[in-house]
Amino acid sequence: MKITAARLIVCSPDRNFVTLKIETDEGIYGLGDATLNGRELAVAAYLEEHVLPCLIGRDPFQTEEIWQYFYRGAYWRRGPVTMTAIAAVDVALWDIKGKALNTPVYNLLGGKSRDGVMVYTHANGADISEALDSVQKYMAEGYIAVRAQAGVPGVASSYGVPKPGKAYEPAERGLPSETLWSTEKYLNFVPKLFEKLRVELGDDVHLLHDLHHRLTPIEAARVGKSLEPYHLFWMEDPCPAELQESFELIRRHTTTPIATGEVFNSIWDSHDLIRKQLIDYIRMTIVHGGGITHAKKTAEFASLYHVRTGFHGATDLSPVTMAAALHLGLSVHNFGIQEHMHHSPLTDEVFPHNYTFQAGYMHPGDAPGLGVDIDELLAAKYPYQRAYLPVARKLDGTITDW
Ligand code: KDG
Ligand code: MG
Repeated sequence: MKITAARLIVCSPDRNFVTLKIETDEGIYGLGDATLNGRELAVAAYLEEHVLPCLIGRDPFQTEEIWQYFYRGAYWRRGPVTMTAIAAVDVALWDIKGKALNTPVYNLLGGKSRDGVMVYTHANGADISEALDSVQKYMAEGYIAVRAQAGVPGVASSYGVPKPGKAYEPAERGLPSETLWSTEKYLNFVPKLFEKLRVELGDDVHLLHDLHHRLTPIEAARVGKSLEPYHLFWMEDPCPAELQESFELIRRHTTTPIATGEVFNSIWDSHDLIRKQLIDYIRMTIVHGGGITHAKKTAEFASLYHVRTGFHGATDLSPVTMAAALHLGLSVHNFGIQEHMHHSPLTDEVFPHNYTFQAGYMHPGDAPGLGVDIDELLAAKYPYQRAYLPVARKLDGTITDW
């Protein structure tokens, strides 16, 4: 089998997605997600100008060789743009392989290690009582794990809380909006949120919380310690992770489990975190972390150190990535949990998919390949629109981590 064509579909059905379609001489095609939130066209240009011309004529079954060709062959390694481009190619090739062999991708990754993939979704509210209602709503839908975020009093447009009447979507069209942040107000507030949730919801539901890289290690340690009575499933991204040794300080002070890595793009970003057992869940996502080939290696490395997977699954990861994550999640032994933030109905229509949700668990379906398609005619009606993630400032105007 040979690759005959490779092209991009850039569309914006409620939000931007960059999708790679690779075609073969046997009429089989595969899809890969190449979406890098707020920097979409950088990956599109990288693929179009530097990667896709080199794909034509290659055998799509050679996923390892092609991965190494684009990683080592570029000379310039790692980085979100490069690794997202490589991921798009890699995932599309796994899709082709599955279709050609008439089997779902999970069968090519070791088969099923479990019956379903436990997922968590996002509950949020402008205040504690709205956040409680939101968690209860998702529990009523069957979720057994829910991430809870609430507006921090005195902090306008807190992270994770939607504008009134809208679903939460971090990226906004136009130029970047600005949000405010106060560590002091957050530190005093967050234990009250989880105290209320545990009192009202009991001990069984898994509760998760995202600190979104905003704290210093000692501040994060305080949060972890203050939340111990409410036994979170995890606290996520407690502080920026470029300095991996920061996590040693957090670990010294708290038993609250730690998840990090949604902005990572290679195993080397988490190498020390995993090797020193400084985290419990690795969140590097398939689309930004070099695809299924590299995510599987990262998961297997993590399995040696009691670290489980907890892959990123926000709306900026297309249904193609969601499906890929579910295939990998079904198969790797050290799966932990998968994030599931609902796409809009329009996005779901543009990307028809086989994955399903039932009673807290998702399944990728048994269709050959990934089990996701793209309706190109519909996609063409929603062209790319410039959009950005917000920029955050402290109350005194200093730029801080969003
Ligand atoms: O593109 C950024 C979002 O995906 C991110 O802010 C969402 O933190 C996030 C999460 O945990 O889903
Ligand atoms: Mg996060």
